[in-house]
Amino acid sequence: MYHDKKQINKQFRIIIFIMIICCFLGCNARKKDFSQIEEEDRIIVGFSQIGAESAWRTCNTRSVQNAAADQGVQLVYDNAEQKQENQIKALRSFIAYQVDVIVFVPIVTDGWDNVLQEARDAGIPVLVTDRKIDVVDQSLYAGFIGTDSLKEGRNAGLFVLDKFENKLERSENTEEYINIVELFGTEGSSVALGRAEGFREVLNAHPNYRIIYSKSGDFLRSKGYELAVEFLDMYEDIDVIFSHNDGMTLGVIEAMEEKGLLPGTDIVIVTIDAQQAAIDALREGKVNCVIECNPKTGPEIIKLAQKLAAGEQIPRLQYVHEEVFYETDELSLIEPRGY
Ligand code: GZL
Ligand code: ZN
Repeated sequence: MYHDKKQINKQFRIIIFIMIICCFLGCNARKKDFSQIEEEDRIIVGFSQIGAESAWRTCNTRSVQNAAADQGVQLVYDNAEQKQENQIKALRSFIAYQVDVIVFVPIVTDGWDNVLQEARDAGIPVLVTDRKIDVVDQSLYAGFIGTDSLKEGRNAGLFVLDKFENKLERSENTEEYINIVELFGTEGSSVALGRAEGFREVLNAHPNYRIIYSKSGDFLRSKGYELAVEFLDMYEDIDVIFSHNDGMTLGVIEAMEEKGLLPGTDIVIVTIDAQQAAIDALREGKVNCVIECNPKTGPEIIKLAQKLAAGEQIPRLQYVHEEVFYETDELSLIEPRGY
């Protein structure tokens, strides 16, 4: 009897064991099937990025790549190395590859009508991010998410006014003109055009503020340095430097210090992006105002791309949250920037 019982027990255990194995295999199979189904269901996003010209840009790229990975979105990434023709080639390859959605950062505002028409003919929705485009037919892209460069420029102008109007009131400033040097971003890019326009909008009402020099440093530190060497030689009396991005500002600081000048003291400096190095310079008194341009738009971008892939509408225009950091702020409270 006991023997039988033991026998039954043993058989029972074998059956349970086989059931567990089957269940495990089944799950595994399901898992394989599941991932298989997931593979087919995963959306494919073609992402055309400008390049890696600044810390801001590389942070923006990482943000999109990480968000895509978190969401199980397949990202086909192309780095255009600062060339519009490379971007157009990339968009065409995304169309040929029949991605579900195209996301791209237009390096300049013009020249996209034809390739976006091709994307539309292929039935591929397009999300524009970071920089804006000018197209005849606005329906060629589904929407924009990115920075409000006009507002950034206005904030820079308002800081300069505040900085000097107070000084004028205290009549410390005996100068007739406040002389301003502008380091312009990439020619033809919506962000440089917007920053320049917003800055001028604020200062145009004050004729004693004049822009004596404005050249493009293409958002590059090396060019910011070269331009600074040039304008520091050209002008004796520069009161303000308005730089369209921190990368160029870091080049300016280097050139000023080589000449024994004190950035942030001898010349007021306003800069845009708010990468860590600029916040550090603000803390050291080497710049006087840092205007944030938020590169961490990946999660929002991928969410919008998923909506487009699902055939849903998205907002035409979506600005991201941005702050301004002033020399008078409690600077120890600023979180590490991560770029
Ligand atoms: C701004 C972005 C600009 C940054 C630069 O939205 O397009 O390009 O200000 C970057 O640092 O190179
Ligand atoms: Zn002056």
